[in-house]
Amino acid sequence: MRPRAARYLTSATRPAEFPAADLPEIAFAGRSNVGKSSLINTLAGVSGLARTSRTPGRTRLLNWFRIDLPKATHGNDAVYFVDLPGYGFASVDRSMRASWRPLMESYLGERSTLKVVALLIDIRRGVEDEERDFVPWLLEKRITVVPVITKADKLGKAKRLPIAAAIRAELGLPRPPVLFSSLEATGGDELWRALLAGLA
Ligand SMILES: Nc1nc2c(ncn2[C@@H]2O[C@H](COP(=O)(O)OP(=O)(O)OP(=O)(O)O)[C@@H](O)[C@H]2O)c(=O)[nH]1
Ligand SMILES: [Mg+2]
Repeated sequence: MRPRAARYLTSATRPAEFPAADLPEIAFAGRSNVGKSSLINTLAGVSGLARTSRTPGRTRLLNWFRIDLPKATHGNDAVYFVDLPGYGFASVDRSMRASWRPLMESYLGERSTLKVVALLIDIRRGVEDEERDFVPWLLEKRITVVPVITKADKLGKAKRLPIAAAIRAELGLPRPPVLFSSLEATGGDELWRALLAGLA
């Protein structure tokens, strides 16, 4: 699936800067450097839409992108993608780390149009403490979680499915994670289907 159009809308560092809640939202969360911005670019079919970097902790804001869907899905012909700041990167300065949690709690806890959170996990890192905390918190808030394993290209195909099953079991996820690679451009259609199903 390829959107009709994708464009950057705005960025925010605090709730007062969030844009009008006028379209359903799909947010992308995960550790710093897990591949959130690359995945957004791959799904949108626009390289350079979200900024990517080799330096972890690059995305420190919430960034909104308007994505026009090729055909209306559950009554929506467009959605926002929200690129969330990554967690868990030690060298990010202390004030940034202190502000991350309240900012995420106000976004994830109060955004009325938030429909789905895609939670990204690096295939070579697997589940760490942050995911063990974050997943129950999201599920308790009844947020639809679509788990995604990123950088699947870093392991041979035979090793991927067992890792996906282990991550699902460890986190008690309601569905198996989508195996995704921006490098190989694999997993995009399956991920699109899972995200759009969450708009229902
Ligand atoms: N091998 C491989 N590398 C990837 C893939 N996706 C992203 N990367 C690399 O991982 C690094 C981080 O990618 P980003 O998309 O910027 O990650 P991010 O999660 O947005 O990072 P922050 O904004 O810092 O939280 C870059 O060097 C990417 O080239 C992938 O599918 N496969
Ligand atoms: Mg990023």
